[in-house]
Amino acid sequence: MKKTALITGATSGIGKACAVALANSGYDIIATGRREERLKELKNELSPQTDYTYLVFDVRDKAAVDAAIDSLPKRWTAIDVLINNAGNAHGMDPIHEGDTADWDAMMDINVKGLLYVSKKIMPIMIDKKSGHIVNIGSIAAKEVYPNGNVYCASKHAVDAITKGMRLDLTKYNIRVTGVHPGLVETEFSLVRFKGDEERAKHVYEGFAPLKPEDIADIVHFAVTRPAHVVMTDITVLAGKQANSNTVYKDQ
Ligand code: NDP
Ligand code: 8X3
Repeated sequence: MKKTALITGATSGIGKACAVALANSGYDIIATGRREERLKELKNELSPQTDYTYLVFDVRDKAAVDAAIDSLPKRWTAIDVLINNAGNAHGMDPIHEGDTADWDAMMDINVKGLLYVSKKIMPIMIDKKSGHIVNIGSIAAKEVYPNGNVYCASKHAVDAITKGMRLDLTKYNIRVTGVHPGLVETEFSLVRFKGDEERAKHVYEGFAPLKPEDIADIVHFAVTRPAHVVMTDITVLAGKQANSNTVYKDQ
């Protein structure tokens, strides 16, 4: 019996790699994001035997989240796997110089957006008495680094929500996994530094950062464990990264 995965933030980076990995492993894919062109193009990259559909919404907009998920034809509603991946950092400033619009974006997208999407999907899984939710946290969910303040707070919240989900949902046969990557080369830093390509590129120079496919491998491994196994919490760093603030770069 084929399974269906809904992946938020599938237009780029980790979410897109998860869509490709799960499609290649036979999952039908519901991809979501705001950039519709990319969601259309993704169909061409997925294996031909996989059924694919997409939903365009901003996770901050609860009404849009509800309407999009309600619009799914019945064939798509039996969602087995939810990957809560949509998110970004916005800015990287000392807390007293932080831009409140950036703070709003990170709390609204990374925390409230994840909750809005989950609120729609959890009842489906509870009805079926099965499901798997993977929340993409970060090493920033486990540690706080200089100028990471509110981004780290948003990801600590994701970690707490992940633990809370597991406590409340395990009795319904719903597995919950937190995946916490270190530095992964995606559009993440371009967004964080508001389009400053040089600054974004510098983050990943002088060492081999994680690739989105490395994280997708881990997500794929977690969701394909037998039903009696749950991977609860996976932290993964680049080989030359010792913690959130220590990377050994080539001289
Ligand atoms: P990218 O910028 O490459 O991808 C972010 C994705 O999130 C895009 O698909 C984007 O889609 C989506 N997204 C962002 N804001 C919204 C929104 N308001 N509504 C809907 N979708 C949104 O970054 P990554 O792939 O690196 O990030 C994915 C996740 O991984 C994030 O939660 C991030 O915090 C986390 N992470 C990243 C790490 C890294 O080093 N890169 C390390 C640890 C965790 P669109 O713009 O089309 O809406
Ligand atoms: C993204 C990785 O180190 O910038 O969550 O927080 S980091």
